[in-house]
Amino acid sequence: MSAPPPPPPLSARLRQLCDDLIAHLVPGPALTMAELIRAKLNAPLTVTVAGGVSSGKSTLVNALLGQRIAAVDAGECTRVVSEFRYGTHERVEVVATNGNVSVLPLVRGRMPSELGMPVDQVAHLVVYLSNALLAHMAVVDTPGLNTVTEVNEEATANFLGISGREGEQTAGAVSKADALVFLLPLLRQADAEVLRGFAKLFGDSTLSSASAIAVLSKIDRLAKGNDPLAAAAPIAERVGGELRGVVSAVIPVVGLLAETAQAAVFTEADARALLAVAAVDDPLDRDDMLLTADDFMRFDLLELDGPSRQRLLSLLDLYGLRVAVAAADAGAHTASDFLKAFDSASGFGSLREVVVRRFAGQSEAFKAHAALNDLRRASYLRTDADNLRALRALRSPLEKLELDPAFVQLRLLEVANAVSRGELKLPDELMADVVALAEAGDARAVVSAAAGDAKAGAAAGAARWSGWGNDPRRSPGEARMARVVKDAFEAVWFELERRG
Ligand SMILES: Nc1nc2c(ncn2[C@@H]2O[C@H](COP(=O)(O)OP(=O)(O)O)[C@@H](O)[C@H]2O)c(=O)[nH]1
Ligand SMILES: [Mg+2]
Repeated sequence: MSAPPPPPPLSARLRQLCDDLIAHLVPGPALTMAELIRAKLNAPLTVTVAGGVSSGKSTLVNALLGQRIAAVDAGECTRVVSEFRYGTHERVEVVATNGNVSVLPLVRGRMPSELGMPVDQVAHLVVYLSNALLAHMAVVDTPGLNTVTEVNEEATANFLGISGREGEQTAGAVSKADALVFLLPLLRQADAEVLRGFAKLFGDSTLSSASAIAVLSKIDRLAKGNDPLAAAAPIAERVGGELRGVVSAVIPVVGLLAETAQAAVFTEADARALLAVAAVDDPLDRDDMLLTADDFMRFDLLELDGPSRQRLLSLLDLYGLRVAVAAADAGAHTASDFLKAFDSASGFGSLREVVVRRFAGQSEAFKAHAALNDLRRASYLRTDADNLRALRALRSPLEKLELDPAFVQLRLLEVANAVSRGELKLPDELMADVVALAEAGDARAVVSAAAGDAKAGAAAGAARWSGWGNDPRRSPGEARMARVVKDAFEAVWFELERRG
């Protein structure tokens, strides 16, 4: 007798559910929502960059994309959500709040400065680029939370699926962010408050420490002459402690240097200009020259015209200029020599690693998790009388899928999500399990990464969670989640046992 065929992968099962649902729906809000959910399952992972206004989001998006496309600073485009997607025919689609779509060309490879309609009538932009990264993921630039205008804030919140209006059940509530890169501003007293409010960000989303990281941005402004990566390290550690279980990493980055290093804007002429700056070789003169932007613009021992100085400042700022001068002293000469120095001084490598490798690696699970959540929400949609029966009929197959032993990774993501939303409070040891499980994607990797005997580790994990979960002080919800993690460890134990 042959073994039964392996179950279809999670996303295939969910796609099937969507198709079945769509076949049973008549036109209405539910159909729109179901079609959105299916389209999202078929689209690449969406990585959303969010954070305060002017925290450096667009700059970082450009660094990730390796091209200077997202509008930085002022301009209409900075006030709307922009999705960057793969497309060989490069263009900008302006999606209006009434559903109309108009198409604009890029202007010399950059975003147009005007959108052809009032910004408050724009729902979002979809920018199609033939960019290698976008073949694997969509990147979304948001105008920012805690912003000057409420419109921006609402646009961002809606996009993340964290709209303030509780229980809102509309087609628009389909969560769009599969993974989140959140920029934390320079850290001031307001910090503690920002961090405490952080869990709220996760609202109705399926985000968790598996799919969210925080970035300490613009750290060059914080360091005042010292090495910003070194200065930021203890802060990142402290913030990481406060956001444990909420995000999986806190990564300090000099976004501006990262953008200049990645985005193909730095030329041989810029390299020559930097050699002129480095030619000011008296240490005291250099300090005077690089004290403030004004000092750099006015320093009269420097043989470089005003526009070139301005350009270097806009590409590098003062810290970047110091990096460049040090690189020149060490023999950097060509543009490519300088770009290497910028890349390593920017700290961008760690961020790229998480986004490009780890997020992309769990892409299937993240997308399935979001679809499951959205379908569950759809099944409770009350505003579509004609489709009520078809929606109710969705609940039982959804439940079956949620309980399927093959899809333990999905339930682990649910547990991680409950932790990041602040709904599940855990003792330290169990918290460490959740964080590790979320990051690795499965219990096997966690157990074999830990020191000591893997089978004993799996048994201890199962015992830990069963002990906690069976305590009469646990709520039914807590007990259920404890069972999920216990089962995951147990499954690893059985597998190791079978292999002997
Ligand atoms: N010094 C410095 N400036 C930065 C950095 N990142 C961004 N900026 C500048 O900060 C301003 C706002 O950046 P932007 O990316 O538009 O922020 P957003 O509003 O969050 O999208 C721009 O002038 C950027 O050049 C950084 O790491 N260091
Ligand atoms: Mg921006």
